[in-house]
Amino acid sequence: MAISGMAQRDTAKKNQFSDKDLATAIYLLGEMYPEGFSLDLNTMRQPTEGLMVSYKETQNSFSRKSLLKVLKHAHAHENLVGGWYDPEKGDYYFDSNKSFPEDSLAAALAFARENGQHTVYSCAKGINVKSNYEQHDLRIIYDCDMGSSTDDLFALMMLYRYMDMKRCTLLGVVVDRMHRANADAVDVMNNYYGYPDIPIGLERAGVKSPRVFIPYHNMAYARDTEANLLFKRTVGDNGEYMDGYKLYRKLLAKQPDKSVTIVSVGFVTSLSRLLQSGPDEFSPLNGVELVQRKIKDIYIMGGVFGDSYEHDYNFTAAIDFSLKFFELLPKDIEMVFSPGEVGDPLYYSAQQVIADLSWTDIHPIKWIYQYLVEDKFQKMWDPLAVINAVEGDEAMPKISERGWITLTPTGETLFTPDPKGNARYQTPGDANWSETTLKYIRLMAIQH
Ligand SMILES: [Ca+2]
Repeated sequence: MAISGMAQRDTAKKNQFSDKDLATAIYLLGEMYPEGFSLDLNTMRQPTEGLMVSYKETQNSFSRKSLLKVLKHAHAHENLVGGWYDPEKGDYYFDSNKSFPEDSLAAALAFARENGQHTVYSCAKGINVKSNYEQHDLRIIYDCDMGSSTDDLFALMMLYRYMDMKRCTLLGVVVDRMHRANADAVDVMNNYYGYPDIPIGLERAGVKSPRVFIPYHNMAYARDTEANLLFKRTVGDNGEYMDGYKLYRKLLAKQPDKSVTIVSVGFVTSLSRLLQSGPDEFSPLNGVELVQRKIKDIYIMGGVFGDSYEHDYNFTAAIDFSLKFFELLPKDIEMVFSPGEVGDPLYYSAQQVIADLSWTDIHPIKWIYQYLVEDKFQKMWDPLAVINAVEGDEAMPKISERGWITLTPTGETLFTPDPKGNARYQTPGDANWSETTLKYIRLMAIQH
C-alpha cells in the first residue's frame, strides 16, 4: 500500500500541484458541488465510475484547514478525495476515499459499515446507497406471478442482492401463477444468484389461463447451440414442488411469532388458500390462526387509490381468491400497498437491461430480453414492494395516512381513513425520486 501510495504521489507531483494548491482547488470544488464530489488526484478528474467510501481516519475533517491531513491520507492510500457541504452545520466535509468496482456493492457497504460511514456513493449512477441500516432479523416470503411481466424477476433479483448485503433472509418463494415452468424459472434464478436451496412452492388451483404479457416461462429449458441446458437447477425436471399454501404452512410453522414479512407481487391465490387451510402435519393451527401468529406485515404490489378507472389487474383476475383474502386476513397484520401508478414512471428499457447485463453472455434475465422481450411493459412495479419491505418507510417519500382497505366484487380497492387502520399505501414520488429509484434497481442488477 505504501509503495503504491508513493507511486501515486509521484504522479500527482508530475501534475505540478503542491498540496497547498490542491487544498485550494478541492475547497473550491466543495463550493461548486455542495451535494458532493470526488476527485482522483492522479488524473485531476472526477471519477465516472466506482463506488466511493470514506475512510474513518479522515472522518470529521471539515473546513479548509483539515484538507492537508486529508490529502496526506489520500496520498498514502488511493489518491481519492471527496467532499460535501452540510447545510445544517454550515461546514464543508472532506475525506480520503476508497473506491470499489461498481459491481461490488456488498463489499463497499461492508467497508462503509466498518468505517462508520452512512453512505456509499456510486459515481456512475450519481446516487448514494445507505449503509447505516440497522441489521434487522427480516424474514421474507416472496409470492409472485412469475412467467408474465419481467418485474417479478427483478424483484426477486433485488431480494438476492439484499441477502448478499445481509439485509434479509428469503425463507421461500411461492409462485402463484400456475404451471410448473413458472416455478422452474424461479429454480433457475435461485441457482444463478447463488441461493440454490431456497424452497419454492407452486399454486396448482389458482387463476385459470391468466393473461401472459411476456411468455418467458420456457426460460428454464433454454439450451446452447450444442443442445446443453444453459441454466443450472436444483429441483430439476424430476423434483416436486410443494403446493404454494403448503409451503407457506411449512415455513410459517417454524418461524418465531410475528416475525415474517410477505412480499406479494402476483395473485393472492396461495395466500387465500393458506388462510382457508386446516391443521396439518406442519401445524395444529388453522390458516387464519397460523397467519395471525406468525406474519407481521404484508407488502403488496397492487391496488388503485388514485383517479384511475382501471381496477387492479392482479386482484380482479383472481377476484374470488382476492375477496377471501381480504375477508380472512387478520386485521392486526400491517399492510403496505404499492399501487401501479407509483411504479409507472420506473421504465427500465430492454436496451438498458441488456447493457447493464453486458458483463456476461449467459444470464436468465438477459436471455429473456434477448429472445422474448419487445420493448413494452418493462415498468419496475414489483421491485418497489421489495424495497419497501426491506428498507421500510424511509424508502417511501410519500405514504398515505392509516386506514382500512376493502375490496369490492368488481375489484375496486376502497380506502377508509382511520388512525387505527392496518393499511397504508405508497403514493407516487416526484421525477427525481423515480429516477433515483430506477438507478438503484439498475445498480443492483449489475452486481455479480
Ligand atoms: Ca407480478
